[in-house]
Amino acid sequence: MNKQVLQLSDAQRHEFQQDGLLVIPGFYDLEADIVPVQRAIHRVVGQVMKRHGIPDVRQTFSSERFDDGYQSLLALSRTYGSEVYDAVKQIPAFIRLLADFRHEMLFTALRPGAVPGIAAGGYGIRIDNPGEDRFRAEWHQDYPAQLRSLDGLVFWSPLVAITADMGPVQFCQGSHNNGAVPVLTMNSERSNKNGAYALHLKDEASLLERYTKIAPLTSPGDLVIIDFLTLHASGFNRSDRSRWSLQFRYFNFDDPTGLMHGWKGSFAAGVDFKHIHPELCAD
Ligand SMILES: O=C(O)CCC(=O)C(=O)O
Repeated sequence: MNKQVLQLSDAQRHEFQQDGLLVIPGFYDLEADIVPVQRAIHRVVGQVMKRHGIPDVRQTFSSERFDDGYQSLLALSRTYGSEVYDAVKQIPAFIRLLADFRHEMLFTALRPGAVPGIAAGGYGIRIDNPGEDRFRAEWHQDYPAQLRSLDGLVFWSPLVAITADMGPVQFCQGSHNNGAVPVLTMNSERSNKNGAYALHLKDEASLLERYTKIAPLTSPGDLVIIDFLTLHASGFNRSDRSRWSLQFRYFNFDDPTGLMHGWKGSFAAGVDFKHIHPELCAD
């Protein structure tokens, strides 16, 4: 979207308020915003190859195949995949986009009067690899995982064209309207997961039944804005390509809950959610 014409219509604001979710097709400028991130990922994959003495025989960069070589790295060693995962969060073009003023403007358009902040540790590039179900985000709200403020927003955007077999993110339409859901923090079924990933919604099955689920198929340049209280989960990637996506999280310094706890971060910031919100811990 052209930087001069960033405006949300009344219909878009209404849709977000109603659904806790808003898809804005073609929000980012592909050449200016997205391709630089893809190009840098291509280079970082090359650096991981270099570090491990793997010959780089890839073709030159193209936006459609920016992750060339990544599947081969994964096949050689899962650890190489994790190195890429951690490294790509440090790409300057990605960090530039994180702090882009359009995110601040969207935040204040959707939360009039808010004082926007970037949730430290709340940004990243997800790589959902085919068949790796154990790294999926199970049904959750972002607030317990992030804290900072109850009225935060996730700006989610794909780096690849999302197809149904890639397991698009699923959302419970309108679920944010019921506020923060109590969670179980100890969960034997998720004993292989840590921190926020181990949280389990109380009465999950009956809660999820209440809502219509949607799983928008989006393309590079599209933006999905998610309320911190909207229930959502990763899909199951059954394709042969990794599902790459950007996540930027913003919060509101003027939110009463954030003001109460001092905009604390959650698990990733070393904070025990139970100490901040004992009333939301069902166990
Ligand atoms: O991209 C996904 O699979 C999940 C994303 C998510 O849960 C989030 O951004 O909060």
